[in-house]
Amino acid sequence: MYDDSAAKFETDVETRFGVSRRDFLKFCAAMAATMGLPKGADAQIAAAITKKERPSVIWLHHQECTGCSESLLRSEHPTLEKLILDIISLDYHETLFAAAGHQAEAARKAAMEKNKGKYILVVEGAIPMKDGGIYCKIGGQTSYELTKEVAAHAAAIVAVGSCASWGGMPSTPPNPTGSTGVAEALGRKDVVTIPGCPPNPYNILATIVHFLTFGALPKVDELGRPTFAYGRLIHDNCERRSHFDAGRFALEFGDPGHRKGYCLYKLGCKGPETYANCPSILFNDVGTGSWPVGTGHPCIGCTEKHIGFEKPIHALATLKTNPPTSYPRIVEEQGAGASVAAAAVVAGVAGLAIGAGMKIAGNLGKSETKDGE
Ligand code: FSX
Ligand code: SF4
Ligand code: F3S
Repeated sequence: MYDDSAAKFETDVETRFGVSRRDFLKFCAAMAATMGLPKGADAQIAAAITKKERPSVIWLHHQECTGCSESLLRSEHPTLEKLILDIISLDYHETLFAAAGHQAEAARKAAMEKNKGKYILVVEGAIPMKDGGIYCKIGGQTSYELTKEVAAHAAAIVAVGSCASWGGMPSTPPNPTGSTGVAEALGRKDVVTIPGCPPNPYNILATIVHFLTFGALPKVDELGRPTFAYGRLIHDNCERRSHFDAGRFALEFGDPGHRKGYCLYKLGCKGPETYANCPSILFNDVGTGSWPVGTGHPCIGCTEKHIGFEKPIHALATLKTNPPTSYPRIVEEQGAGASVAAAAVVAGVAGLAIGAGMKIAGNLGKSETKDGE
């Protein structure tokens, strides 16, 4: 698998990354799994990370809350934070940099010159375009001017977070500063977008690791989103899905249905019209349920333009799909699995999509009492 002996590999990993060989390989396997790569990809990732030169990353900040960087760096798992800073060479990052003013600008220019055509440009935050872009300036340049300058010689451009992807929160109507995402501001179609407010750190990291390992960015959809992360509806992968199909809904925060972990659709959950892998990879390495719906809050559709920050939280989501033919198990009291009864309801309509659609339509019309009876 590696040219070096296992012992040397172990020492190298421990010295360079400060983590055990076992943790390092677990990390590589997690990256491969996040991207849905075939068997053996974890070894390719491990080899790339240990052998290849760390890619230079220039990380720009515009209109945003820095939640994207925070989520990446404040991960509960210390090895993740450590590895993030050790597999890339973070040559410019406005909020993490110790340098300030002219020193910081000089470091950016030096990194750009040294790695011309090879660095990765990561953009966090929306770019204001109104009134000549004056609403966000860094080092005397507007966000637009700075991004255009750095993008001109980047090997890849990654828009991190909903703000950089399509405008996010700053672009919420009436959008007073004319905020938009990187691709639209620069008029480029080759920008990879990782929306989410904040995006899942594993999706950011997996995208960069993909570039490092295979020399190319991952496959994306028509919005520039990696398909490994944004290829499926949240609703089709949600642990409360069998409750939805069985017509069991929370109707108010804190009501018996909510406490039992019932479906949050009637509280405005946008999972049925939002594409993201939140229910599969969760957040912050703290285990089961660590994602919005898992904690009892409806998904607000933060990855989707015109849904997150625009569609009212109480508005019902548009249903895009009929149910699949099998579901995750439910532990009813915790909202983390399917009861036998729910599975039986589902089994009764499985394989007959039109029947399933009718069943759901019927269930949505149910008027439950607040105590969930
Ligand atoms: Fe904040 Fe990033 Fe939201 Fe935006 O995240 S978490 S406002 S997507 O650009 O800092
Ligand atoms: Fe899960 Fe929301 Fe779909 Fe209900 S509506 S199953 S809570 S994603
Ligand atoms: Fe955002 Fe919904 Fe995931 S609110 S974090 S897309 S569950």
